[in-house]
Amino acid sequence: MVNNFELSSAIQVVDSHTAGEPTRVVLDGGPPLGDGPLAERLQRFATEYDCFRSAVVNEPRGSDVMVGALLVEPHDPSCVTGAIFFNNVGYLGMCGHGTIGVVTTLAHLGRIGVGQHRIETPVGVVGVTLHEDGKVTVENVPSYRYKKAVSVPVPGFGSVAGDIAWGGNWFFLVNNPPVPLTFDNIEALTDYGWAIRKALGAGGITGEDGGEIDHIELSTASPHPGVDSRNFILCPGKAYDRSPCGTGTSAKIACLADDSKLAPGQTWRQEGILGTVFEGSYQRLNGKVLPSITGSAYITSEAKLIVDRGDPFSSGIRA
Ligand code: PYC
Repeated sequence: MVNNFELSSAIQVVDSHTAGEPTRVVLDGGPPLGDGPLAERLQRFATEYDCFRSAVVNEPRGSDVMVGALLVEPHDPSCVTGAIFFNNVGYLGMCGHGTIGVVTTLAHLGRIGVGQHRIETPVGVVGVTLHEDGKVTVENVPSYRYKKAVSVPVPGFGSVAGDIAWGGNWFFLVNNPPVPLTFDNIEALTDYGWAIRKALGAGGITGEDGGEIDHIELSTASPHPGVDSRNFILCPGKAYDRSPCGTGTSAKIACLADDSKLAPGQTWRQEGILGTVFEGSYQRLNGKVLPSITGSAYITSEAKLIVDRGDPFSSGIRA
């Protein structure tokens, strides 16, 4: 990584959480990524300005669970903004909870009102609706199952079978894992998910485009009436998603649609490990599905991040 960028001494952010999962929206003070498609700007961000990512989301200003969203001028003029999502170890193509956080932040700032808008991400444009009650629906990028029932030898756990699906990020989805999906099992679930992630890497098992499968999604039935499923999602940097995960719910819906277990327009209620719920549904689109995910975010702070050049951790603590 090249880190020759002089960090802005004042980075303007708004923090929120969506169903428990935090989003830090960067309004001002970001790196000069230029213009052009967002996928290209993400590459520039990663190769030339990674210190900015780390400064914003890693300790001491952030934490392993924090997801950042850098607002940029959209390439597509029909979009209200562009957003590049990042976390404690790298970058995300799309982020469902983060998009809900961005919409709630823009509404909080008076930049958008109730109604439909479009947001550009590095993996495509997503439609968003801000409802009267503050809920947000994200019409995600086209999602699909790439492979069904792929068996992976996982050291310590034997052979584990799961589906590989795209929901804006690559997921490996395992139903009914041996570790019960309860909050007091977070550590054991993390160990299990991490072992799967490493086994996928060791086996050279990737998404269709060779992309790394960096999200592991474990699912089981929910104990709550009216909720269809509970999940535990292990994110790329080993933090678990506090929300039911927008891109993970999209990947799940793609698998359900493929198995004819969910009809177009039917509502799927997906609970995360904290018990918070996203509602999802889908329409069919050219052999894929177009998922819509609805949830709520809450603003937690407006802040100016200070970068002191004499601070040994001015660009965050990272491996
Ligand atoms: O909601 O899509 C999501 C997401 C991805 C990683 C954390 N949250």
